Amino acid sequence: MERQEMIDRVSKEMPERRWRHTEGVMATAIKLAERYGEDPERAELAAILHDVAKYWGIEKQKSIIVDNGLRGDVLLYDKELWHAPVGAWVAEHEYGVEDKGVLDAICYHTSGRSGMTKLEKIVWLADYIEPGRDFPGVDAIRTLAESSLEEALLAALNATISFLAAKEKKIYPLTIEARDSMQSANKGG
Ligand code: DGI
Ligand code: FE
Ligand code: FE
Repeated sequence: MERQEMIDRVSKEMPERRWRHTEGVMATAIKLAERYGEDPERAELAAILHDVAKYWGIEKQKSIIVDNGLRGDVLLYDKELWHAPVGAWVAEHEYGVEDKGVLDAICYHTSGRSGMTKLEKIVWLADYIEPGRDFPGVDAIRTLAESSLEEALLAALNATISFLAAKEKKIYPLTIEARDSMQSANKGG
């Protein structure tokens, strides 16, 4: 599918505000890809589609997970996590994306996972620091992202886990594994 056709279709799947977030993730993912030596077109493609399923009905998201045998363990955790594997499925089956690395970047854009690829790190971080995001600490992570993809990602994962714990939310195991994996990679141990 042509880039513009994809953009037209995806933007109709969400409210205006969320589409502006997606445009922010696209621009940020391109910048990070250029800075850290990843293919900007793959980063942009994952960014365009990352939240494609975010506004789909929760029952529809659940059936896509169950019927297609996607990561079923997410169903035991916050519904906010579901749109990521569903989005990867939609990207593959409704938008014809064949690049497994792009599909994984969409699939793991909310939780992350252990041993993330550079593309997965870029999309995860772009989602966190795009210009429309405005929460305490985001500027410090934007600054870190100028010098180290890995340090910025670790800081953002730590902040996400602290935020979820403070709200007394459950933390999805892959989110913890993503954080621990970055902790070991960056600091050892
Ligand atoms: O879809 P976005 O809002 O752009 O961002 P996202 O896909 O990172 O989703 C963020 C939401 O997901 C936010 O409400 C926090 C939640 N979330 C992320 N990781 C976890 C999580 N919620 C739980 N309970 N556990 C997690 O590990
Ligand atoms: Fe998302
Ligand atoms: Fe997002």
